[in-house]
This record gives sequence, structure tokens and C-alpha cells, in this order.
Amino acid sequence: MRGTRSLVVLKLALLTLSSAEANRPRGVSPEFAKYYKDPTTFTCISNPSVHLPASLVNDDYCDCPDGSDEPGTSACSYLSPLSPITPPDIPNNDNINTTIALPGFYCKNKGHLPAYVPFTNVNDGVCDYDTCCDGSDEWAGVGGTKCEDKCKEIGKEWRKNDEARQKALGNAGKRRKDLVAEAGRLRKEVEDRIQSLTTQIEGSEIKVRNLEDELRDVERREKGKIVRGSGQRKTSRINILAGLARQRIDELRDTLIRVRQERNSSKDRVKELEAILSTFKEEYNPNFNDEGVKRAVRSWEEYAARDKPSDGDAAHDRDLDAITQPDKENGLDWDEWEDSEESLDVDVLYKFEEYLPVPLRTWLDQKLRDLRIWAIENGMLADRPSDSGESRAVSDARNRLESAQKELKDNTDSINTHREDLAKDYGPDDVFRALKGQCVSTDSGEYTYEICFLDKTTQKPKKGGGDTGMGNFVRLETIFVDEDLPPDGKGLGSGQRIAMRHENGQHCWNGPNRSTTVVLACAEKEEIWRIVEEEKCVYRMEVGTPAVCEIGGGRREKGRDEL
Ligand code: MAN
Repeated sequence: MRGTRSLVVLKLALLTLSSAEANRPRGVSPEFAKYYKDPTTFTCISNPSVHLPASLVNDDYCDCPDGSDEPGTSACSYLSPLSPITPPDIPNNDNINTTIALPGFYCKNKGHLPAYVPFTNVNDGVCDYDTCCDGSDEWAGVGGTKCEDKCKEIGKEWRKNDEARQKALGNAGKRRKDLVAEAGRLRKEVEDRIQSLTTQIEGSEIKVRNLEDELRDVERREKGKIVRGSGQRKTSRINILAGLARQRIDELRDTLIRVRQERNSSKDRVKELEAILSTFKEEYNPNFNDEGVKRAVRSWEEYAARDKPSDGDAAHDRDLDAITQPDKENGLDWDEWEDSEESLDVDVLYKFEEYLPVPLRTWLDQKLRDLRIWAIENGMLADRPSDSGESRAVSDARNRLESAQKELKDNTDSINTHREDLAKDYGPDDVFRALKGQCVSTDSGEYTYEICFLDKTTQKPKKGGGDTGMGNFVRLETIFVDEDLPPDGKGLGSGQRIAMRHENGQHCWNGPNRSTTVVLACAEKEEIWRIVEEEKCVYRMEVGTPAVCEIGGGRREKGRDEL
């Protein structure tokens, strides 16, 4: 069989033939029957000024410039064929005479779908069953060719496959609906997040403004505090005492730990020696009259008979364990005592206030602070020297402000990212949003290839070794493809297709950065069909997905509506 190469096939509704149509000349379709009605004269379809006797129709000689007098032979097949897909828009223009007026030889294909066969295939000695299942294209029996009518079985098989295709298409359509619904849900999630971030940002902005005010106030208030002497932070006697005590206790603890370790190791040695001596006593031979040995055994027996000191007091040991724990675990926080500022802000200047009634004391206190601030701000009094570091109150207020500012920045960054995401092209109905980050892979040659949708394509060597980036997703494109659809339907077919462009993959030695165009077509599920390295490090992946069904991914076999 000649396959689907350059065959002209039209899917037509089964028409009830009128008797006039039944009598039309060989190779004429119902669509063109009207031009062949006159039993005496034939007028060339595209060249109406040329009239011929009707007997010259199908006489195997090309008389009309548009070949319309030979609908059932190959006599005019040297003329340029009409576009197989565009329906014939026949121009009434005698100058256009090199294009054939008819789409091809019409096979009725009873029991299957009628179709046109190119005129070059008529009586060429080959049965074109894939388009002309009734074998009528070989009516002359050239070289003894006989093409029996196979439309019944071919039609049956086609209908079976068509049913499966329709079912697959139905499933794919359902899957696409689910994907669109999921994409809608994800979009809504982003919109909701933007909404809540907007509210949070408003709150954060107010918080930052308040904390800025607070910091200013605290700084101002702190300036009002009179600083002793040079202004350097002074350490009180209690702080010094706490520091010394801590140092001393640390020394004692370290010593205790060391002494316990030494004691334990001595205990172990004594045990070992006792074991040696008791074995010695058991095993020595008393028949040898060695005075030295006998004396030693006696001494050992006396030693062993004496009261042994108890083998350590477990409770005492536990106490020692507890004592040697860090002070914090014993409830003693030295930092508290060493850093205590309790007495720092008490200034001699204020001491007399203690003898005043409270309201008066408060008023006076405020006045003194204001006076001090005024003096500092007007250069009459020195501010806290910068090397004094800021007070805890100021640094606390600054920390609060900084963390609110950070929260505001994080929320602003996040809202911007979400807004950019909403503006991105996720394809028709936003459908690819639902596939984002989903990965599929397949083996091809020495590699496994992977696509993670809207993310990247990767080449992974099967024999181990590092993965190679084949490009990161940059945009969606629309491209035109024109390919034969394989029998299993896993291919691009012909027509406009959505493609995903991936660029800036790993650099190719002596070549460009790797890039991949992923061309999509309708399928029941996501799957990679084919990978081709079109040029060095320039890849093309053919991928099926329900996401593109019904929207320019529905596959059309060359000249035939497939889905
Ligand atoms: C690797 C693979 C190939 C590529 C060469 C180029 O082997 O990425 O696809 O052609 O590198 O050097």
C-alpha cells in the first residue's frame, strides 16, 4: 500500500445518491456532478469558454486546460493538483489553466468513507486500498492488476478503530476539563493569596510607621537619661561581684570534675591489683618454702580481712553530678547579675526627687528630661558617645522595627511574584497551570529524557554520570507541523500546534547552549513520544497531553480529520 503519502482524502457525510448522480462519469464526485449533466456538450470547469463534445469526457486524452474532461483517467495528471484540504474554489478565469479543477479521482468506497485519489494513482497498477478501498482507481486492470472491493472489511476495521479513537478523545476531553478545573483552582489560590497579602501589607505598613515613631520616641527618651561620668556603661559592684563569683565557681567546678576523674581511675587500678593478688593467693604453691612469698600472702590476707570502705555512695555521686552541671541548669543565671542595669540609671541628680510627692516628682522628672534633650539638640550638652552602644530599650525598639520592615519586604516580594505569575501565559484556559512542575520521562538511545512542564528539560545518561540540562522553559509558541500520524495515534499529525520553548540549557562543547522545543499534541495522558536532536544540542520533543485537546492539539492526519 502506498501509505498516506500525498494522498488526497476527504471525509464526507454519506450521501444518498440521486439517479442523476449515479449516472455521472467515472471519477466524478457528487460535488462536481452538476458540471457533467449535459449529455451532448461538456464545458471545461475553470475555462467555461472551452466546449467539447461530451464523448471526449474520460477518453484518456487531456482536452481541457484544467483537466476537468478527464475525471476518471490519469490523462491530465501532469497538471498541478488542487490543494487537498482547501475546498475547490473554482475561478472563472481562462488564464489559470495549469491547475487541475478537480481534487482527484473519486472513489465511492461503499461501506466505508468516499475519498479522492490523486490522478497520478489512477491505473498505475497499484491498489490504493488505504484511500480507495473499492479498488475503482485500477478499473483498467493495467498489467493484469485486479483490485477487489475491500471496503466492507476495511470500513469495519476503520469503524472499530474510530470508535476507540472517539473513546480516547472522550477520555482526553474529560481529562482536559479536569486540568482546566484544577488550573482555575490554582489561579484562584494565587488570587486569594494576593488578596490576603494586600491586607497583610496594609497592616505591616501601619506597624512599620508605628514602630518608626516608637523608635524615634525611645531614642529621644533615652537621650534624656543622664549618663554617668564619661557616659561609658559603668559596671556596678554587684556586677563585679557576680563576675568574680562566676569565675571562682567555674574554677571549683572544673577542679571537682578533674578530681572525680582521678578518683575513678585510682579505684579501677585498686580493683585490678586486688584481683591480681587474690589470683596469686589461690594459685601460689605453699610447698615451696619461700618466706618472702608466704609473708606477702599473709599481708594480703590481713588486708583482705580488714573492713573495706563502702564502694562509693551512689547518692553522693548523684549529688556531685548535679553540682557539676552548668549553673544555668541549677537555676543560677549569671548573665542576669553581670548585665544588671538596676543601679545604672539611678542618678544622684534624681535622688532628691524621692522626697517629693509623686505628681510633682513626675512633672519635675519630665521637665528635667525635656531640658536635657533641648540642651543636647542645641549643642549645649554632649549626647551619649557613639561608642557607648545604644541602650537596650533603643535596640529592642530597633529590632522590632527591623523585623516589621522585613515582614513588609517579604510580603511585598511575595505579592509581586504572585502578580507576575497571574500575568504569565499558561496557555488557553490557563490549562498548563495545572501541569506546572509535573514531570514525564522516556528512554531513547543512551539517555532518559525528561520534561518537567513549565520548568525544564533534562537528558540523563542511562549508564550513569551527571544529568544535562536541555533548557529552561521560556515561553509558549504556536508552530505548524505536517507529519503523518502513526497508526497508534501517538504523533503530531498536521496543523497548528502549541510548543513550549526551553532555552539556556547546559553549554554544548563547540556548540550553543542546549535548547529544546517541546511540541504538544492531544493524548489521553502526558507522555513523551519522540526526541530528535535536530542539530547539535538543539532538541525537539514530541509530547502528548490532554491539555491541548480541542485547542489546536487535536491531531489531523495529512488531509484527514483525525480527531
Ligand atoms: C552529549 C549529549 C548529546 C550532544 C553531545 C554534544 O553527548 O548531550 O546530545 O549532542 O553531548 O557534544
